[in-house]
Order: sequence, then structure tokens, then C-alpha cells
Amino acid sequence: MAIKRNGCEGCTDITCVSTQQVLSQDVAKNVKTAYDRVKARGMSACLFGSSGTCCRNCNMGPCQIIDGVDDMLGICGATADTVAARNFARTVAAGSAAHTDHAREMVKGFIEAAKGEGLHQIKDVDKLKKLAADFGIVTEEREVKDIALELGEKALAEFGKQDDAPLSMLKRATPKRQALWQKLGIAPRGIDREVVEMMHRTHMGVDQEYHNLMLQASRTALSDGWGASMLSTELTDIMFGTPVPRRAIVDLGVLKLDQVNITVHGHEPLLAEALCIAAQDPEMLELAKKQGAKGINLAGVCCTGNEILMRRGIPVAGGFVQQEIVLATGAVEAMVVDVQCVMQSVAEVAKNFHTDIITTNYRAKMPGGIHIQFEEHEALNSAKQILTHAIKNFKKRGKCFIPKETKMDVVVGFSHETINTMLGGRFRASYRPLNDNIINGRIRGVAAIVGCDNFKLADDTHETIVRELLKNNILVLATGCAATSLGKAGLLNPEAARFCGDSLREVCETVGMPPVLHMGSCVDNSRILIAATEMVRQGGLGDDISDLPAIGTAPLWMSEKAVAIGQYFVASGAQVVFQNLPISGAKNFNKYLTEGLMGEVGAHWNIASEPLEIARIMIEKIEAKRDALGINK
Ligand code: SF4
Ligand code: MSK
Repeated sequence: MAIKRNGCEGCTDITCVSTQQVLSQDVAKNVKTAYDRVKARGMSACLFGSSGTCCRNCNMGPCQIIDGVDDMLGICGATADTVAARNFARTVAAGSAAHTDHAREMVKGFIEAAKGEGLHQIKDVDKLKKLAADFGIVTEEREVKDIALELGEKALAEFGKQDDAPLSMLKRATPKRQALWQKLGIAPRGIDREVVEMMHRTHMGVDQEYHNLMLQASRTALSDGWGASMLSTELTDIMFGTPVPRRAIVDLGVLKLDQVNITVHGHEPLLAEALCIAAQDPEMLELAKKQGAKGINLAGVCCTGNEILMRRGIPVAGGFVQQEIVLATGAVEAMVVDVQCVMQSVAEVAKNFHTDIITTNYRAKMPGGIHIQFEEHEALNSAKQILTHAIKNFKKRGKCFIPKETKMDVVVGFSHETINTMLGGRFRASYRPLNDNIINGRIRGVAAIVGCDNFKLADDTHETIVRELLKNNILVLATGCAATSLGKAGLLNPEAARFCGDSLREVCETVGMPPVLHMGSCVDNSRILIAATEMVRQGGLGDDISDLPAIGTAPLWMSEKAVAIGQYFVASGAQVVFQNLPISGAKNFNKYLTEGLMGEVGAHWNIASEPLEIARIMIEKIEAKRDALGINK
């Protein structure tokens, strides 16, 4: 049932029960949300912008291009294909840059941990040694801290590398894929370098050939997926522990009336981990008691939420589209934010309540926020300072509303290591049982559903797609805010096996696993690359990712990071389906992305607008791969 409130016509589109409940309360009556703003804009988006053919890369423009109309080229003569390709490539570069900067902070934090200087230690020594081997580091008869320090320094060097040798972790890909990248000249060399070269080549008057631009877009995206994001995931696991399955809860009902509620929003888990540790400190708990609270309740929002959910079982209050709604409960003492996906509007929403928005990263401040810099080398003190500020707000809490009934049990923590042992058992750890179930048809294939939520599109899109996939016996992997929304829909627990077709249900019930496996945050899409490569290695499903009956989608993508992820999936051989890519105004470029790339990298982009159409494409592509493998007898 959808609701209407306070003249918010847009709210008729909200199907999320917890959001509906909060927005229909008196306490939220003055809160303006993105739903209101979507409605208030009252005009459709600029056609040139949404079809990818608006260029403002120099001051002779902005130029709006109409494909095939001679008088509507750019002043410089740029065609629709060139402009759309440049815009698309810049989106990939921006998304990759965000993951890259995040990853750099994680590597620096890792080096502090290796030196024994920070709050954190090396927790997963096995994983440390495996990653060290990829960097050619000797591990026998060496102290853990020495291996870690050498690894940290070599990892940091990957960002600024200037020689033309490929990034170290590329050797994790299948031999066929590595050879293809070499042949195409798209094996990334230095993580920062690829973004810089992409920005240079899209500058006015440089690369004006869309195939050539896309080669560098692929190289940039690969430097994210197999470089920055993979480094971040791996080093974060080594420091904070590789996720294992654990029960947790999600949705707004995780907030607590009698405790100090602090939500952590953003992406880099160094801050969130420090807050988790500080929140258990007797001094902080005592302070909370003095303010009349029974404890400190940390809850996540967006991908920081996914990081601490996966590793610590800390509840997630909401995904991207709920960041304002979490505050509209009036029950949050502080929202602590770092980087990425934090809407400027949270500071406006917070003004209605006693809530503070605490920015913690010098790279990301906002009007109306209070800035308390998080210092990694003083992590515990910084975290305590932030918590102290939040705890002191508890006494100021006024009228509030927590939709108590809206919380859902989830099982999370499906790292690729977990999937490895889950199906084969501890002593036969292997992806082979998964492959066998695909070959015998009990599992038809694997679908990754990743990325954001988006106010402009139906908020039950993820759920609709996934229910259709499960009915068709397709195992689903999920990350990011897509995973949160699937958790809220009850699809991340083993009981959801009842929504599957008979054969997938049987597999899930035998193993006791949910049919949708939560693999982490948006940087953790790199886990999917490793899992897919491992499936290839175990045999029976071809010799590259492009042979697997597997496909990805980010149906409600919002962030540029999602486009970078899509491009690294495609360049790694996995097809993807997205809604609304800004490429429709450039005929040749559009055809190249949605068909032509297949001939080069064995995968391409697909575009569809309706959730069931997206599901249909995914099912058809998976069945086509099964046919090609000869396992559809
Ligand atoms: Fe116009 Fe060319 Fe300048 Fe773009 S680069 S704004 S198309 S003149
Ligand atoms: S937080 S990038 S809205 S997944 Fe990673 Fe969510 Fe998308 Fe941000």
C-alpha cells in the first residue's frame, strides 16, 4: 500500500513500509525529502543531458549535439558519438576515482596497522599470505608484521606506478582474460594513472574516436575492479576480519528508543570500525548512562553500514534512499558521515530535530554539518570525541517515532571464501559443488544484483527482479544498497528459499543458505570478480568469465561508481543490464556499447526499463550461456 502525506504527491510511489510509516507521522511533517524534490521539479530532464549528447568540455560550448544533423555538431565538430563516449568515459573515471581514493585510505590505514601504530591489527593471516604471494612477497619464516608492511608498501605503489607492467592483482584473472587484456592494450598499469589518462583523453581536442575512448574507459574501470576495489576489500578483510555468515537485522526498526542512536553513513570502514570499538568503551557507556540512555546503538546507512554489517553484525538502518528518513524519525542523536553518497539534504532534515550531522573527513564537509576530523593515527580518541558529542545530544531528544515492527532478520557475510567452504564443506573447500549444481541444472546460473537505490525509480525494483530470478532457479549475489533493500524485503535469510523454484530451493535448504548471498559493500563487487574466476578455475563451465552462465545488474544505479563497476564487469567478460544509460542520443556509440563490445571483450551492456524485462534479459542470457556450454541437455 502506498501513502500520500503533507501534499507530497511523490510519496504515492513509495512502497517501503518503514518509509511510509515515518513520513506519515506528525514528527516528520516539516521534513522535505528527495521524494518531494523529484515531484517538485515538475519537468522532465533535459533531453541532451539524458541522452548523453550535451558537451561542456570547453568554453566554446556548452554544445548540444543532434546525431546526424550537420548544423548540430559541436562547435569543434565533435559528433554525438564522440561526445556521448567522452561523457560516458568521464563517468567511469569519476566512479573509479571514488573507489581509488577510498582504497588509498584503506592501504594507508593498513600500513599503520602493520607498523603497530594504529588501533587495528592484522586479523586474517592466511589471507595476508595469499595476497602477499600475488605481490611476489616471501612469506616463509617471516614475522606477520614484516609481511604486512612490505605488502602495504607494495600496494600503495600500485597507485602511482609509472611503468607499463600490469597491476599485480591482474594475475588473479583467468589466463585467457589476461591475454585478451594484453592483446587489446587495456591491462591497467597504475591505478591513479588510468584515471588521469582518461581525463586527459576526454579533454577538448584529444581522443575523438569512440572505440579508442572506450578502450581507455575499460582500462580505467579494470584499474578500479582488479586494482583499487580489490585491494580495498582484501586489505580491509585482512585488518578487520574476512566476513563469515552471521545473523543481523535491517530496516528502521533497528533504532532504539532507550539508547543513544548513532548512524554511520558513507564508505570507508576505518571510521566505522573505530566507532564500533569506541562504543564498547566503559567510559562511553558510562557517559551514555549519565545522559539517561541504556546504551549506545550504532546503526549503519549505505555502504559503511554494509561493511560493519558483514564483519560485525551491526544492524543497518537503511540504504541510500532512506538516509533522510532515518533522520525523520527524530530518534537519531547524530549521523556520522565520511565520503560518498551522503546527500547534502541530511543537514536540512537534521535541523528539524536535535540531530547533528558530523562530518569527519577533510575531503567532505557540508553546510550545517559539524566537522570533527577523524584522525586514523588517533583513531580511538577521534572516535570517542565523535561519540561524546552524539551522546550529549540524547537529553535533547524530543518527540520521535521509530517504526518498531519494521525490522527484518538477515544472514550476511558471504565473502568468496565463505562461498568456497559453504558448498564443499570445510575439508573440501571448492567452488566445484556450485559448478556441479549449475551443470546438473539445479542452479541455472548466477546473477549479481548490485548498486544503488534511486528516488526516480520504483523502490521495489530489486525485489521484483530477484523474485523472478529465484523462481527461475537462479542464485543471486548482492552488494551495496541493493543488498540492503533485498534484506528489507526478507530475501536475505534461509527462509527465503521458499520463493525459489524447486531445484534451487532444494540446494538452499540442504546447505541452509539464503538464496540471495550478501557479499558486502560497493567496493566488494571485487569479491564477485574473484568468485567468478574461481568458478572458471574449478572447471566444467568454460575457460573464461565470458563463458559462465552469469550476469549482473545495477537496476537503480545512481552513482558514477555503479557505471565504473558495470564497465569492469563487461571488460572482465560479464554481461550487465542497467536502466537509463545516457547514450541513446548517439546511434553508433549506443550500438557499440550494447552489441559491439561483445566482439572485443565477450560481453556488452544491456539496457531495459522495467524490472521484469530486466529479469527476462538476465534469464535469457543465462540460458544462452548454458546452451553454448552444452549443459542444457
Ligand atoms: Fe562544444 Fe567541442 Fe567544446 Fe564540447 S569540446 S563544448 S563539443 S566545442
Ligand atoms: S552506498 S554507491 S548508493 S550502492 Fe555504496 Fe549505495 Fe550506490 Fe552509494
